[in-house]
Amino acid sequence: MTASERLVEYLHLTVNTAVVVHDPANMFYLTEGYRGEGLVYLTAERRVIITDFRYTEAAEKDAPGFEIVMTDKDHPAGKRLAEICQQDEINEIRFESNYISVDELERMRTAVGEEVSFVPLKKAPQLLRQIKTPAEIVTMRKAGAITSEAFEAVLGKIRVGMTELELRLELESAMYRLGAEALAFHTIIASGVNGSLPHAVPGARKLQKGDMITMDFGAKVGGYCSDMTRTVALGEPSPEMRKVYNTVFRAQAMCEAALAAGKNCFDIDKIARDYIDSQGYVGRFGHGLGHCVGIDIHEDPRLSASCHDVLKAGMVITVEPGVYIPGLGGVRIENTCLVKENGSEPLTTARKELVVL
Ligand SMILES: [Mn+2]
Repeated sequence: MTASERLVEYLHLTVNTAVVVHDPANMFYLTEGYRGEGLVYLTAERRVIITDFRYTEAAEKDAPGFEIVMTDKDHPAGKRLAEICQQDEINEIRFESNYISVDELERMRTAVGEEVSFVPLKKAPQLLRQIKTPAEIVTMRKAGAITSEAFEAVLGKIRVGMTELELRLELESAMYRLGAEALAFHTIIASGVNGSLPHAVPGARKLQKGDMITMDFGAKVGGYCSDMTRTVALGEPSPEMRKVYNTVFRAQAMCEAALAAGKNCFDIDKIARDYIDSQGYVGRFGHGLGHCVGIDIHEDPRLSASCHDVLKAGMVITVEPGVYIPGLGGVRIENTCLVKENGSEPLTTARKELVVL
């Protein structure tokens, strides 16, 4: 069954109802390959990509099951959508209320006319995207492997005096060399005292002996993201930072071991939080434990104190506890993991034991 068929079935679409999707991640998912702009129109009977000249050839290649309708100066997307809705006698459009702007909604309403009602899709495509298909898992395994290999490749290049920006360049070029088509997100490099900033932006700081260096990065392959964090030491770290490392290492390992279908997101997050607190770091792990990953780097559900969703087999989720101490530094260790019926499997496989360079 294709992704668009899954959505039609999930929504129980009746004949006069159409789904209209603008979010590029949802368009990519539902077409199983289209990466351009425009919109996707779906009914139980018909699947269409409405786009402009720049993307029509790519759309034909990447989404063979779809009809491609081209816009031009006299026939903008709204007009094309109105024509198709009229042909199909559509009286209801399900739209992405979480994605398109108020202006875009108004434009669509004006184009298709008052007789068509607009009903929010309520993130139905995102809900389907939570469970990865075997083909998606194959792709995400590749993204994880490239990310893990890039870590090993960069270890030999880290040295005193190198800047965070230089290290970022090494890491990112390693990912591209190994086959990444893009980066899954902006690489984070946080060295020494900068390590207390969970989302540090790499800068001109030079690496020093005794630094802990946190690298949070990921390759994108076949449209799917990977997300991994490792913290390494440049020279022997202080006993204090070693204790921080061991605490985060244990928290990460405990949560990864607890991950399985049927478990509650809240409970997994609590394992890390309770353990980190018990080691004397109350308030030093201020973010959620993890998030699902897929076409987007951050997807639902989340491993956090405010998420009570139940994990299902086929979800791909990060486990990334951290401890951050202003003025001293920080440690985060993260794997992207596949949730299975009776456990989990890391898709990022680089070693997690402290590497002292
Ligand atoms: Mn992450």
